[in-house]
Amino acid sequence: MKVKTVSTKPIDGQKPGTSGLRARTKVFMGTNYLENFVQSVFNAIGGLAGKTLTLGGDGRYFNDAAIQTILKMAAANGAARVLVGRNGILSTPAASAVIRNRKTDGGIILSASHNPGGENGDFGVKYNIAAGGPAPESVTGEIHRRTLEIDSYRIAEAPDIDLAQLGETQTGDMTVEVIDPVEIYAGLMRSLFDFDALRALFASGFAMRFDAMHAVTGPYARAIIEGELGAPSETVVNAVPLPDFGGHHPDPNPVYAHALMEEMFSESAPDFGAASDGDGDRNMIVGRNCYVTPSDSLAVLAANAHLAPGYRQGLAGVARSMPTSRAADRVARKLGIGAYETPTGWKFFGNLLDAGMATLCGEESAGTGSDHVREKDGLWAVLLWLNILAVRRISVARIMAEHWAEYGRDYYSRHDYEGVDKQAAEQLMSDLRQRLSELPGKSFHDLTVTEADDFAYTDPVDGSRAEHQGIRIFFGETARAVFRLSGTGTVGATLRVYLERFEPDPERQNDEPQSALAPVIAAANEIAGIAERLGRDGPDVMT
Ligand code: VG1
Ligand code: CO
Repeated sequence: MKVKTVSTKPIDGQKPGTSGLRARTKVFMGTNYLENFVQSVFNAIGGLAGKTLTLGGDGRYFNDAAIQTILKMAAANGAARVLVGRNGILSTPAASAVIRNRKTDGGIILSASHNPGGENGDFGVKYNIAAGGPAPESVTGEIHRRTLEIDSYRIAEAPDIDLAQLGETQTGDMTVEVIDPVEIYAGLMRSLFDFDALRALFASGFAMRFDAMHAVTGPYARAIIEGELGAPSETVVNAVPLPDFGGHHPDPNPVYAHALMEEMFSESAPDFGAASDGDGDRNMIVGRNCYVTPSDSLAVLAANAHLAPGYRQGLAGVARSMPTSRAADRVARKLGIGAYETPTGWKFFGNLLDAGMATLCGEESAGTGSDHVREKDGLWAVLLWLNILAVRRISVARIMAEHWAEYGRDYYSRHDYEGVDKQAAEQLMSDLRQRLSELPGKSFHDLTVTEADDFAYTDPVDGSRAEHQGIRIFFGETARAVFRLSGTGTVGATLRVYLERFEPDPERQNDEPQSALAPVIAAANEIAGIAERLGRDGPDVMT
C-alpha cells in the first residue's frame, strides 16, 4: 500500500460545536476540509497505530465519498481495523452500540443530524470515544487545537472498498469489516424490552405511525417494529433514507413533522405516533390528539421505566440538560434518586452514565436515552414508550393526564430565531450577561425576576468545568426563561429562548402552551429586547 503525505494549511472555523463539526456540504467537499479535520482527530487522540474504529453515517449526500476518504486515511495512519456499516450506514445510537459491543477504540459518525442534507444542505463529522459517547470537551478542545496547526495529512493510494458486501477486506495492513448496521443494535433492544408484550400489543390491533423522515432510522424501524414486532407494513413511513431526506428538514418536532401531527390530530389517528431525526438519535412522541413535549417524555419515562425488563431494578438517577424543563426532577425527587442538570449536548451525560449515577438522560430538543449506549437514542425511546403502553394499556393522553395530576404540569416551549445576524445575537447575549446582577427584583409583565445567572457546570466525576452555557432567568419557583445561542447551525446565529411555567392545579393543566406561557414569553422578549435587536417580530420555529 502506497501512502501519500499531503501538505495542507489550517482552515478557519473547524471548531467542533454542540455535536461535532458541522458545515455546508459544499464546504466539507472543498479541498482538504474533510481531510484536515479527520487528520486532526487522529492527531488529537495520539494517532491511530494499531487501533480499531467504528465508522458510519446517516446516508446524507457525500456520506459515501467521505467514508472512502476516511478509510484510506485510517489505513495510512496505521489503524488495525475499521468496522463500517453496510453502504456506510450507521445511526448515531447504533454506532455507539457497535463501539461498545465490539470494543473499538472509538468511532467516527458522519452526520449533521437534524440539519437538512443534500448538496446544498449540511454535513458533519463527530468523533466518539471508546465508551461510545461524544468526545468530551477536553478531546474536542484538543481536536480544535490540532486543526489550527495542521500542516499535512496521510492518505493511502488504494482503490475504493465495496461497502455493499458484508465481510472483511484489506486495505494494506488494515482490515475493513463491513457489518450489518442493524444487528447489534436490534440485539440490544431485545435485551431491554419485552418484545413478546410488544408483539401482543400490535396483535391486539394497536395502531402506530412511525415517520422516519427519509433519514437513517427507516431501516432500523422497519426491521424492529414491522419485522420483529409484527406491526403492519404501513406503520413505518418515509422509511427509505434519501441523500437529501426528500428535501425535508429531518427534525422530529411538530413543525417539521407536520404530516405526522396532522394525522395524529385527525379523525383516523392511530393510537401512537413517533418520528426521528437525520441520524436517529432524536425522537418525537405523539398520542392521538396529544403531543408529548420531550421534557415531559423524559419525566414519563423516568416514572414508568421499571415497567420494561431492562429497567426493572429501578433507576440510579435522571439527568437533563439545563434548558430541559424541570418535570424530570419532580419524578426523581419522588423516586428518591439523583437529579442532575448538565449543559446542552450529550457529551455532558457520559461521565454520569459511566459512573452509574444516572440511568436516564434527556434534552428538550427531543433527545432521550439511557445507559444502554452513550448517545441519545430515538428508536429506544419509542420502544420504551411502547413497552409502557403495552403494560398499562391506556392512551398516551391518559398517561399524560395522570402524570400531570400526580406531579403537576410544566408548560414548556422553545422559541428559535434562526439565521439571525451573528453579531447582533452575540451582543444580545453579552448585554444580558452584563445585566444579570441588576435583574433580580425587577418586574416584567407581572413577573418578578428572583434570580438570574449564566449557567456553569462542574462535572461531579472529573471536576471539569464548562462556563457560559446559557442565561437563566427565574421568576420565583415556578417560571423560568433561558437564553442561549445554538452550537449546531451553519449560517449566521440561532437564538434559542426556552420558556417554562409550572402548574400544579389539574383544573388548569389543559391550556394551549403558548397561551399558558404568554406572561413568561412577554417578559423574556422584553428583558432581552429581541424584537429591536434582532429585527424579528417573532420566532421562526416554536416547539
Ligand atoms: C442542538 C440541541 C441540543 C442537541 C444538539 C445535537 O444543539 O439544542 O440539545 O444536543 O442539537 O443534537 P444547539 O447547540 O443547536 O442548541 V443532534 O440530534 O443534532 O446530534
Ligand atoms: Co441527531
